[in-house]
Amino acid sequence: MYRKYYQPELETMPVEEIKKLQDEKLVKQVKHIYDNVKYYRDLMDKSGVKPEDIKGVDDLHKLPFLKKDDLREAYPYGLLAVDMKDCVRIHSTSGTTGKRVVAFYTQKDVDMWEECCARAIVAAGGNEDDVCQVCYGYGLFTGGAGLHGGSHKVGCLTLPMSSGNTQRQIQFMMDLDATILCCTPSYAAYLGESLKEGGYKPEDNKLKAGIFGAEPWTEEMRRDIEKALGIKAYDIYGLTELSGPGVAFECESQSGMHINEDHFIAEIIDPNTGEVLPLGTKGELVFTSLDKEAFPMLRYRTRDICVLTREKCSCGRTFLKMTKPMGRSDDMMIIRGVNVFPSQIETVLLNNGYAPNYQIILDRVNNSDTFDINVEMSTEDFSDTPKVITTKEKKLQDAMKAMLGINPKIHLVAPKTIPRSEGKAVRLIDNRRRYGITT
Ligand code: DLL
Repeated sequence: MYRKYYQPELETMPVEEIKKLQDEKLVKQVKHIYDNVKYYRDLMDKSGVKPEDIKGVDDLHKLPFLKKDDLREAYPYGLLAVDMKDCVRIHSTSGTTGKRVVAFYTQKDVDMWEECCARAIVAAGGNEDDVCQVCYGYGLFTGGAGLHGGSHKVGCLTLPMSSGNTQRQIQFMMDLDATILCCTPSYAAYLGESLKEGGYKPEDNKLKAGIFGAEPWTEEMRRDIEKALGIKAYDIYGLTELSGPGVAFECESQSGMHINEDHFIAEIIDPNTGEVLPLGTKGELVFTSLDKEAFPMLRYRTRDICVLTREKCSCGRTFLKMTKPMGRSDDMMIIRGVNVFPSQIETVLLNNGYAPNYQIILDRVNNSDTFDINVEMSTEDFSDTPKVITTKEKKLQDAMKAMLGINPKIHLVAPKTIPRSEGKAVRLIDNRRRYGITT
């Protein structure tokens, strides 16, 4: 049975009512946090703000920000707002440096999160007739559990594949007629490649939609994946600190992700000054949870850079929309003084007919940054004639220079020599870290 929304009364709520709901929930959430989390109480006391000062969303700016460092400092139980006996689950971030972030969930928290994922699946055209293949990792990572739970709530037949074992993924996809695919966009692209290698055409599978997120991807990559798999590809956004996937999701219009505003308040701030910026301005995304019990968050700085807009959407949902994250305020590379986002490199590659199989290698020689990009040739375009390779490298280098403003050294490498990821792709090797350079 076709359904347009998972929870229509909430997803299409008039904007004034969303604001009223947020006002009411925020007052309760702040009180819950102040009463139960000493770490927050101390932060709020230090900023001179009491729960009574927060009467609604308009007072949000009075609250202090929470940063990833706070989560590390409070590790593991310092931000827990309920008794441990009321928690039913933890998840944890992949943790690049320092301590991992551990997030706790009550059963109510898990239900809310799964409902958010169910909204995403229905927005991608999912219903109880669908077979939903979940190949996000299961375990501490939130991807597998979140989409798995959402798929159950919608009533799809759920294939709990987890990541990896591509031949088995393909076998189940074909034999069990999977119709919805959930994984990272880089793995979706890899599955597309593998299907082609296996002699399958896009029309040979029954897939109709993919729900891809957890890492940045571009519109060009969306088009490639859609073509390779014969599907519509939808973006999904989220982070462990707030629950996991499903904080925001794309609808049929594929033009940005609706933020589940009945559960989260979104703000955009200037990452340098912390000043709140108006809708339509690019800046760092900050979230406040509204009804989380175990691990609530007030003004959590995501480090993701994007733009928020509230325009009428053709799908009828009234929730605010966020653009694709355009990079992170902390994964932005500064190379020879120039700001570079990996997504820009990907756009140039795709515009020049290369698959997004690449690796950026940064180093420092004689006090100057070196900037190399290894790019894989496709099997069709492969050449081992030095002259052909040099000409192609030069062409790509010029295109990079035009986009980035600086000249990387391009190395075209043989097909299948850059390691494939089953989860998030490792795009950057920053050897400058040994010199203490972290951007
Ligand atoms: O990646 C949750 C998730 C799982 C989202 C599956 C979507 C699908 P973390 O591991 O905590 O959680 O990483 C969160 O990943 O702050 C973004 O920088 C990035 N990210 C997540 N979704 C997207 C997306 C999960 N759609 C961090 N586009 C976030 C770009 C994304 N970046």
